Amino acid sequence: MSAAPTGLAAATEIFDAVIIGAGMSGLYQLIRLRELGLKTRVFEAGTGVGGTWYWNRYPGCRFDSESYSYGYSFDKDLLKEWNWTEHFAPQPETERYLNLVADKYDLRRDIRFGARVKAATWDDANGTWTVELEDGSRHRSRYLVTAIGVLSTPTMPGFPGIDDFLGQSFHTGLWPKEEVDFAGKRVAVIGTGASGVQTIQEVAKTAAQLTVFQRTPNWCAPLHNGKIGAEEMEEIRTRYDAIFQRCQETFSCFLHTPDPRNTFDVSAEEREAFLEQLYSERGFGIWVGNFKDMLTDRAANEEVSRFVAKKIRQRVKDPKIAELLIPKNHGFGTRRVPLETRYYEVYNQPNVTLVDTKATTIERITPAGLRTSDAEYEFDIIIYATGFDALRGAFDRIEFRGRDGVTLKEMWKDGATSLVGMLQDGFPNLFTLLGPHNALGNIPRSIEFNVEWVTALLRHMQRNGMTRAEAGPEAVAKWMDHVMDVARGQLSMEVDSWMTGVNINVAGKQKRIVARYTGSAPVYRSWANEIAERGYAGVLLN
Ligand code: N01
Repeated sequence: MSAAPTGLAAATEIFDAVIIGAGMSGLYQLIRLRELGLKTRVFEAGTGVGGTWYWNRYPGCRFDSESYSYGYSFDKDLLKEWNWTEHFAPQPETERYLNLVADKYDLRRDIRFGARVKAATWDDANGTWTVELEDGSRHRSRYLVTAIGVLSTPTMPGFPGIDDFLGQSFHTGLWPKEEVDFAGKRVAVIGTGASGVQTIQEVAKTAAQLTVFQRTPNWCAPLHNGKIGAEEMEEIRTRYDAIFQRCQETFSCFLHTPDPRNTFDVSAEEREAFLEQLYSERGFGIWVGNFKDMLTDRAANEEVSRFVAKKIRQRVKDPKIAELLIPKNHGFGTRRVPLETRYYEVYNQPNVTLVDTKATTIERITPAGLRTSDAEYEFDIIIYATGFDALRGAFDRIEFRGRDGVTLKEMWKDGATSLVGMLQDGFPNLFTLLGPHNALGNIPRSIEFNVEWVTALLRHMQRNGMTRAEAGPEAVAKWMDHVMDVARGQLSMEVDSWMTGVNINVAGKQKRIVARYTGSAPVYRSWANEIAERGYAGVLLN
């Protein structure tokens, strides 16, 4: 590595590389950059490691990937050492796991906590980034890696009066470390996405009164979680190689992958039996292991939607409530399917009320609770499960200024562009882990791939005496054509959700765009690998 530039009085510290974020991506990237001998600093806004698993500590929070498919795969000793206690581990366990990784690799000595990055400006003359923190300090580095997450910028609804509320209020994505007691309390939950569903099923256990404010129902399906005993964990350990191999082969790196049959290839009886089987299995089978045309063929999608609607009607006693919980404006799986544990049964409890905010809109938050178009409610606690400014949101709140003085936000105002999600045209030496149009799915698998790819590129540069990498415009255009191509014909593209870039709470994000990569992870990886194999074809290196 060449020496850091000199004469930069404004920068308080000089590094070879800066990583923004100490979540799963940032931690792994730090391990790999140390191996390259790069003097690296991680800036992390929180006071601990974990990213998503640090901020999202709301009741019932857990992931929907099987635990043993979710952990890091790169460290065989860690796989031997660590025991998952549930098929779908709860947030405290995942946070503990990531802290163990930070301890094991002594990562904290290179992480500055409580350090939120405000701006990053490329200095073309020096070939470095100046990174400015909210505390006003400035730091220089040759390389800048964003590990800022996909769903990490919580958004609040624009209701008037939010600050007037005299009780306690929380956003699920900014949950406090202190325990919140719901016993005997009147609680409101606003929002019924994956976070809302997990929160609702947990809060309903102890709250005196839980009122759920639902604008759009989502299709939910059973998680079928279970404990993992010592013996089962030993058995899982023997299968790790096969588990991670499987994740490399499936569509979205989950253990499940689409069934090779089309919905109407089989008889009605076979179809029903298959859907019953998926509905009774652990995890995402019903969503990502369903018939292969379920998310592209309207009639196929209607068939699965009909099946899941039947299940909801069976599980919810009051037919009117059941109808409110069945989505009418989008088909099954065209938005993220929250996995649940007795979520629908919650609405059979006498302490739970469902309010349809399309019929009776929330007008304002009041000091005592909230007012809808037809009623006044009093609450002790209001929980905002109102989601995130997804994908671009985490980038938008940092002012990245590139080679020509243009900001990333300006460049992306009509939708993000990239080269395989990791490199940007006009932003040299900016490496965006899980950046736009990356294969998402089972996130840690994508994280490991991204980190390895960026590390290999930096190693290539070191070996060849290069210090600058940037996406070439032609390669970006070719990749973006592919991104647009694979999105065509996907039913999910016809629906408002964070996956199509829509968030009514954020100015300028009301229009649907191709916000994520909708092709398969293997195809995504083949594009990225081909670039590397062809000596980083399409990447401007010098
Ligand atoms: O956010 P969401 P989330 N007035 O955007 C409602 C991942 N995740 O935090 O649908 C009234 O899905 C909004 O209503 P509508 C996962 O990828 C994973 O729940 O816009 N309501 C919606 O109901 C997930 O997809 C896990 O009409 C308002 C809700 O708030 C992603 O994170 C767990 C409103 C937001 O739902 C995001 O999930 C949790 C308003 N002004 C999350 N504004 C696991 O792995 C918003 N809403 C298990």
